[in-house]
Amino acid sequence: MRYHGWMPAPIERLVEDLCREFRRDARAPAAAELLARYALGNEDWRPYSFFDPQHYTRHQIERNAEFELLVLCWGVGQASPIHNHEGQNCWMAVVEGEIDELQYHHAAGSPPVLGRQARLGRGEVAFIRDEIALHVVRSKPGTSGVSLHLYSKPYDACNVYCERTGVIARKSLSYDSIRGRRVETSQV
Ligand code: 2CO
Ligand code: FE2
Repeated sequence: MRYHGWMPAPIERLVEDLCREFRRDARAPAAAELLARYALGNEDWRPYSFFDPQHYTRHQIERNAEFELLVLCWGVGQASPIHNHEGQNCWMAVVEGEIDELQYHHAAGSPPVLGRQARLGRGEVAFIRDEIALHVVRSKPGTSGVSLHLYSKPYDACNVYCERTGVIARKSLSYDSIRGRRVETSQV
């Protein structure tokens, strides 16, 4: 097939497809399928991604009123804290390596309790919201990995839960890059 004129990059196509999907239905029932298809067939997320030896990195691809799309890079031994998702929907698709999701349940005043654990490979998609569980996300121990995250709606801070006591703190969510431009002041 010959292409004439300008063709959007696959990741731009994904953003357009997600915009259309969220306009059609705010719950975006096709989002998981769109993410899975993109994750299996494409690598143009690479220029948006870099690792940091200190912490997992967060790279904003798109943010609008309905959703946010991020690339997250998980270095060896890097993990999120136990956290919630601010009442929003969260999809996670693996684009490189293997990613572990550890779900936790929390009752006020007690430590979080570990629930379901899953290991996801390239093209697999997880979905979570607060009614389902809290979670920890990390790369498979001893390896690094990269995942694509879709949040609807976007949010700027979340709860983090002390594993030992269950005490809740607020964490603001910063970016290491925004649309391919490095942000200098990040501290995930
Ligand atoms: N929610 C975490 C973050 O955006 C990543 S774990 O996947 O939802 O930093
Ligand atoms: Fe999360």
